[in-house]
Amino acid sequence: MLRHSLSIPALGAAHASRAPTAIPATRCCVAAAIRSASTTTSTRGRPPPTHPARQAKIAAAAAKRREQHEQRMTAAASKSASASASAVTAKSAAQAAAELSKRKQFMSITPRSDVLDLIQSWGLGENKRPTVNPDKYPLVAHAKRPVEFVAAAKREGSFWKNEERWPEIAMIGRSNVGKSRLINAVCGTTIVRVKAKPGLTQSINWYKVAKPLRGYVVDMPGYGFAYAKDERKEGWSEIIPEYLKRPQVSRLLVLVDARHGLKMADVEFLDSISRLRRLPKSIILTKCDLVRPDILARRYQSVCQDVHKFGIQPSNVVMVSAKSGAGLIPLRTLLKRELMTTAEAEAAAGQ
Ligand SMILES: Nc1nc2c(ncn2[C@@H]2O[C@H](COP(=O)(O)OP(=O)(O)O)[C@@H](O)[C@H]2O)c(=O)[nH]1
Ligand SMILES: [Mg+2]
Repeated sequence: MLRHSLSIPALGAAHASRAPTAIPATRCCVAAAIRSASTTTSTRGRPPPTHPARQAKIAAAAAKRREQHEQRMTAAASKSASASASAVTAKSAAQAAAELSKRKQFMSITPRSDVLDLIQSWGLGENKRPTVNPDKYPLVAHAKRPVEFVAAAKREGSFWKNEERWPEIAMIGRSNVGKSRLINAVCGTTIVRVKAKPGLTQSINWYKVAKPLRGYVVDMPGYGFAYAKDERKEGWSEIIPEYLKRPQVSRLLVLVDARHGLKMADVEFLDSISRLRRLPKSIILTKCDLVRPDILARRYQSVCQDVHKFGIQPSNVVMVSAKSGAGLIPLRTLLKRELMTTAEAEAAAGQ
């Protein structure tokens, strides 16, 4: 065997140059020797792939290739990450710049002295208290229950009929703007559920006001609720205009957070209802106890300017805090004016 393996290079070369013919039985052992020899020594004098030194070299080369590939991949990934990060940075920088310029613009508004006086006279603004106790001027005096829940509807078919056609004052605004708490405060009740969690009111709720007033205060689902499922949003966007078309709706109070002013959702809503019937509207700036008086004055002025294009006059922009009670008295005056007295209601029924 050893002898054969020594003569293998010559034999191998001779065998390769010959045409493939049947190998006689006597030469089979030689062919086997060639095959076995080719596993230990190559024809060019290199060690065969199974040789430990060669295997180590192959493994080292493969490891180097792998390492190079990983380096290339890491470089490509970090390049694309830095590209997207710089795009995000550019976008947020643009947003921040827009915010800054908006804020600059807002702060450049000079608070008018008459607006500052109004704020001071009602005790509005951060850390202020109402100058007149609102409990002295309730919506309905001596009523055990100033308002009573009568109905809730999630679709047009189940709207409260209100066949007497008593006036309905609808409260609407973005979710969490303070609708429910304001209804409680202005009516002097606690029956409307208030929660910090947005989107609690998912139906239109009618609250009947006690005698001698006649009418309803209506709590509506919040619009622009980011977490609502799409089908729920669609349902609401249908039900709200359907409700506002009703002739019983005598006034719409659009609540806007005094800390933020008009948001996109408010503008879109006001725009969408401007195509409906001519419905008297008021803007109620809520949570005024959370805003510094000078900021509140600027906010009032800028909101008055913003809503002018929707036909809403400054006399219909009201500042209030359901928490401190400041501004509740003028809001109650507005509601009383809107809700008919019993005599007026009876006269209307007799017609
Ligand atoms: N500081 C302050 N918080 C308020 C005022 N009005 C409402 N809130 C709070 O705002 C959150 C949402 O109020 P809610 O009336 O349920 O809002 P809705 O979703 O519009 O009905 C609750 O945590 C309220 O306590 C307010 O005038 N001042
Ligand atoms: Mg609510």
